[in-house]
Amino acid sequence: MNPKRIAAERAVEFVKDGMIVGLGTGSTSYWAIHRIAEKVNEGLEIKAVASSRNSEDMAMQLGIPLIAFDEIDIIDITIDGADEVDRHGNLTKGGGGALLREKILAANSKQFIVIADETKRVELLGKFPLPVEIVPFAANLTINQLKRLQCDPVIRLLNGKPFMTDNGNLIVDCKFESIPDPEKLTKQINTIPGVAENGLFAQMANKIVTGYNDGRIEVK
Ligand code: ABF
Repeated sequence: MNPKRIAAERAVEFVKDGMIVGLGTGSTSYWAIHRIAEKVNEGLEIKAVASSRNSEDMAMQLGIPLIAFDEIDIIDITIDGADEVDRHGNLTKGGGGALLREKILAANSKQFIVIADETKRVELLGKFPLPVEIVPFAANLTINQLKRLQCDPVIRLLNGKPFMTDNGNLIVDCKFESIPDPEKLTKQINTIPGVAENGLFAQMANKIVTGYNDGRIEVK
C-alpha cells in the first residue's frame, strides 16, 4: 500500500458531516481529496475550500462541493502535505508552489492535519530548500535581502521561465545549512519587504499522520 495514500486516508477519517474542509496541494493531498470525494459520494455532507487552482479543479471534477472563502468565517479541518516534518512538528512546505494559500488555510483552521510518508520526517528542517514567495517587483533586491540571512536563494523555474504562483508571484528556493529555529527564521524572512510568505509552518500542525512503507500509520 502507498504510504502517502494510507496517511491521507487515515486523516480523512477526521472529516465529519457539516464540516468546512480545507483541501491541500501535492500528491499526498490528492489522495486525501480522492478519499473525501468517495465519502461525499457515500453521503458525507461537507463543503470544501482549496489551497490551489489544481486542488480546486480536482475537487470540482470529483464532485466535492466547494464554497467561496467570503462565505466562511473559519475552516473546521485542513488536510495538507509537507516537504519536511521535524521532531517538534515544524514543517517545510511549498515544494508545490502553493505555500501562501496553504498557510492561510492552515492558520484559519480549527484543525490542521499534516499527512506525509516516512521520507518527510527529519531531525532538523533545512535539507529541503525553503520556498519563499516574493512579489515580482524589484525581486533582485528582495533576493539580496534573503541572502543576508545566510542562504542561497534560487528563483524557481518552470520550462526555463520563472514559475508563477496562483497569486502571480515568484518562488525563490532558499538553501540554508540547517534551520534549527524555524519560529525565529520565519519572522526574519517575513519582515523583508517584498516577501509575500515563506514555507516554514512553525508549530502550526495539530496532528501529523505519517504513513510507513511497512503499512504502519502513526498519528501524533
Ligand atoms: C504541498 O505538498 C506542499 O506544501 C508540499 O511542498 C507538497 C508536498 O508534496 P507531496 O505531497 O507531493 O510529497 O502541501
